[in-house]
Amino acid sequence: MKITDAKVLITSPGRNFVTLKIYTDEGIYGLGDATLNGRELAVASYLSEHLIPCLIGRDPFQHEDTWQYFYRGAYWRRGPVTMAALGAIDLALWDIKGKALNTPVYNLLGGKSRTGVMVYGHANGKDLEETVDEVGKYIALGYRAVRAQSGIPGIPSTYGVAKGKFHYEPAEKGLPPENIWSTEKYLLHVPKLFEALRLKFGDDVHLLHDSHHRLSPIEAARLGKSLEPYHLFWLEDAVTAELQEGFRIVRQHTTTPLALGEVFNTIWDAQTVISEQLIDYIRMAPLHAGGLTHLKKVASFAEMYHVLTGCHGATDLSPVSMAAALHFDISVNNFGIQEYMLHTKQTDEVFPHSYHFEAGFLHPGDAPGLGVDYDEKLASTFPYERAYLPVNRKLDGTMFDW
Ligand code: CS2
Ligand code: MG
Repeated sequence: MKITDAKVLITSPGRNFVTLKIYTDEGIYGLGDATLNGRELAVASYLSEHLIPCLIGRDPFQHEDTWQYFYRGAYWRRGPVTMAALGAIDLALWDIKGKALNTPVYNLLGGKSRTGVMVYGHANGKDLEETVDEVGKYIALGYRAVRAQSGIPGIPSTYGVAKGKFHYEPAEKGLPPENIWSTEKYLLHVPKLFEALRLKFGDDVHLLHDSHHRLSPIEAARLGKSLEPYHLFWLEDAVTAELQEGFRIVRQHTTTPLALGEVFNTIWDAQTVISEQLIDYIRMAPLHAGGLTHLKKVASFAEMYHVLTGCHGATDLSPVSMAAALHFDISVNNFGIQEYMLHTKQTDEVFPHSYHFEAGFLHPGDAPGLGVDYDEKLASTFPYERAYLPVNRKLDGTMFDW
C-alpha cells in the first residue's frame, strides 16, 4: 500500500479544527487531528509546506519509521507545532492500518484491557453555588467523576468558567481577551468549593480540579494540603512545568494526587516528574504527544513509576483525537481516567464517530480504524476564523500564566 496524497482540512463548527486526511492507492484514507488551539494555521502550514511532500509514496503501515523520519528528520525537534503535525500523521496512519486490517485500532494496541473508559465531565459555575448545582447535573447524568471550576469572588473572569450556558470553550475570535487573576483570592476560595461538594454529594464521586499552571510550588503545596480532607482524584497543572524539579516541593507537602502534562509533547518533557514519581497522572494526549506511537512509549515509561494516564480531552481536541485516545485508554494497562468535554452538535455532525457514552464511561466502538469520519461538504459551511486563547494578568497588571 502506498500514500498517494494528503490534504489539510480546516473547519470551524463552533471552534476551529485542523484535520489531516491521508489517501492511499487502495482507496483507504486515514484521519489525524492537527488542531493546536490558537495557533491552528501554524500546524496546517507545517504539514502542507514541509511534511506532506515527504509523505507521498511512503508505506502507511510503517508508522514507526515514519515517526522517526519526521522526528529525527526535522532537525528542529519537539515543540507543540512540530509534534501536533507529527501526531496528525501518526493518527492517520493508525486509522489506515485499522481500516486495512478491518479491525478497531485498540486491537493493534494490545486489545481491550477493560470494559469501558471512565471519563470525567466539566462542571463549572460563576460562583460556588452554581458550580455545586452543575456538579449535581453531571452526577445525575451518570458521571462517576466530575471536574469542578468556579468563578472566584473578587475576580471578574477566570479559567474554566463558561460565559453562557453552553460548555466552556476557551478560544475566542478577535484578539486575545485579558483575564484578571489573584492567587490569594483563588487559594482562599477553592477549599470552600470542595468542602461544599463533599458535604452535598458525599465521598463516592471522584472530584477533580485544574489550577491551570497558576501556582508556585509552595502555593501548590498549600492548596494540596488544604484539599486533603476532600480527597480529590487529582489536582491538575498546579505549577508550570518547565521546571520539573519544582514538583519536588509540592510532593513533599501533600498527598493530593497530581496530574500534569497536557501541554507536553514528548517524553522528555515529563522524564523527571515521572521517574522521580512527582506526579500521579500524565495528561499527554495522542494529538499533542506526536500520536499513538509516541504516547504508547510514554505510557510504558510511566507504568514503571506507578504513574497512570489521564489524557487531555478538551473541546479543542477534535473527535478524531477523542477516538484515538479511547483506543489507547481501553488498551493500556496503567489507565487512569479520560477527560470528556462535550463538543458542539455541529462538531459531532462534521465528525461522525462510533464512540459513545454510557453510565459514566466512554466506549470507542468497534468500527475499523479509529471509528471517526469527516463530512467535507458540511465542514466547508463552517469557515475558519482566527481565534485566540485568553491571556492573564495579575490584579496589578503583571503578565501571568493563563
Ligand atoms: C484545560 C483545557 O481541559 C483542560 O484540562 O486545561 O481546557 C485547556 O485550557 C485547553 O485545552 C487549551 O486549549
Ligand atoms: Mg488542564
